[in-house]
Amino acid sequence: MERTFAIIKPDAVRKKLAGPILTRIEEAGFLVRGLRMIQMSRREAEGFYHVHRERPFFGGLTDFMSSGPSLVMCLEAPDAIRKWRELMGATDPSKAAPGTLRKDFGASIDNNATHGSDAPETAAFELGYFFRGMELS
Ligand code: 3AN
Repeated sequence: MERTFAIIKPDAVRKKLAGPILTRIEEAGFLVRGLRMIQMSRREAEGFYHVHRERPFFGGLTDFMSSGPSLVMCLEAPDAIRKWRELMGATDPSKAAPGTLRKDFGASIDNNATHGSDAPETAAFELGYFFRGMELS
């Protein structure tokens, strides 16, 4: 079993897509081990995305991520990190494969509905950033 960190981003929560996305997550075989609704501060979003701090889209990205509530989650499954990225689809929804969450629910490369860790080290950092050990079942 493996755990990964996932977010249902502010665009999806605003559009009332949290329910449909959670259904797809459970139907795909993930166990939701932790789940919380938060509104990130600008500073918290900057810390979370620190690896992107030099990128031109950093300001827009951290504005967007702190623009409203989002759902932060710990998802568990065999091969969860790869499997969750596969279910999300490509970063740009217009390039995402049919049947993926970003294809079905994302609007653009910045409003792309979901986030997922890209490697075990990232998952460990991101889970630890938003959850205390005792909050995960
Ligand atoms: P992913 O979330 O697919 O791993 P990353 O880690 O490359 O993608 O990018 C982090 C986030 O930054 C993306 N989810 C997306 O919202 C945003 N992003 C990435 N590239 C761009 C871009 N060229 N323009 C605007 N936002 C971007």
